[in-house]
Amino acid sequence: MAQRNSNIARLTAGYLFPEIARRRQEFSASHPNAKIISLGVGNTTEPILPHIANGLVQGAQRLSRTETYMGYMDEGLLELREQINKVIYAGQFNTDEIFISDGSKCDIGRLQWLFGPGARPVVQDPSYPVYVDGSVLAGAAGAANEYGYDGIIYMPCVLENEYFPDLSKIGKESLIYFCSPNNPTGAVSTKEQLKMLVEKALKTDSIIIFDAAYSEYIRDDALPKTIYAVDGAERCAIEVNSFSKSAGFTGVRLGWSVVPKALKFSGGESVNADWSRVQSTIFNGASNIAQFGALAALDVEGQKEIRELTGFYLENAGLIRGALRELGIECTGGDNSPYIWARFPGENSWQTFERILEKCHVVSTPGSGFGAAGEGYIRFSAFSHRDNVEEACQRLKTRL
Ligand code: PGU
Repeated sequence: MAQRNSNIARLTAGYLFPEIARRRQEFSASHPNAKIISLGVGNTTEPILPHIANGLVQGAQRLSRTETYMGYMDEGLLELREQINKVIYAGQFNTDEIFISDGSKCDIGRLQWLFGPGARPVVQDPSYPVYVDGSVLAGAAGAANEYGYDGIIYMPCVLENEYFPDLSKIGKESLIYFCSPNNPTGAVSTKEQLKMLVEKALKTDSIIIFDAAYSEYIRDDALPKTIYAVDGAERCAIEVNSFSKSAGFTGVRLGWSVVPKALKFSGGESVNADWSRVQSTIFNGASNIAQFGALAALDVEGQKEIRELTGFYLENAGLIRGALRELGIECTGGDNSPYIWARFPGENSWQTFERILEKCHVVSTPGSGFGAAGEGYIRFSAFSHRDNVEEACQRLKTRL
């Protein structure tokens, strides 16, 4: 028999969201009449709006005609890369610095091939589980310890530091995962804070993987939507983003990464050239239908629809936060992000998760699933139908 990858054996728990789904099912089996509402996984629920949906339809129809048929397109549509550059980055890049993909989670997994087992991962704690679990899979982490994994540096982001970490923990030649608007805390870093992060990365010869998956939720114009709003970021940062949470493409699958040519490894080699090599070796390009949907999402009408859809989820977030605050529960997030991060002192996160499920029949996400510093917190997702959010708020207010 072929041997198992020993890195997989090192993972301490199953992936967070399937574990939540398992507990939900277990509860449902023993309470068949309970109408369970999910404010758990960040999965979009509302239909794709008409203009963007029409882009997808047009994309599909192109494939049925000889003149417009397309097959493999490893690098992605040139027109789409041009539009991303123009609309999101004000023309800051060349099209060969933008890579189209099937989503940011997949890109994060593949980016880890660039750095391999020698990477020195640094994460915000709590953080989106893929940064840590993916690092373990890539062999860039050691054994599990009481806090997390050996070899991974955790930077706590808690109420006391207003969810922006102490950067002094970042050592030489680190690989820093950073997410803003943040999943799960909902905190958004200011330009000043990102400037500090970029300065630290440049000083320590580190590379940042900046996850901007929720950038379209930013309503405060003073807050940066991309790490490249900071000078020098093109020399130390890769950015990943996607249409999942902005246009409702969670099931369509379309994202991108920016890997500037100015970015070099410690030995001076081009990160862009290696990324191109990795992508062409283990990825065969994103769906061309999805790419036509993305093109529609980037024109004037599509941008209006993105604002409308993200606005809807932000209103949900406001309702959830309002209900929690009425109960005197301390919480953050929800104004420029679709997540509410709520503190429940006196019990651990899984206990709170179970209590909310049992009393309110509402599924949430336990903060400890995002890292040790998330213990004692619960994440509520705003991705749900409005009537479900209203009902969930009512139940939280009356039964918790
Ligand atoms: N980056 C962040 C920070 C995310 O929260 C998510 C989704 C992604 C990337 C994935 O984006 P794609 O472009 O669709 O690949 N987070 C959700 C879904 C759970 C999951 O495992 O991805 C969440 O509930 O945290």
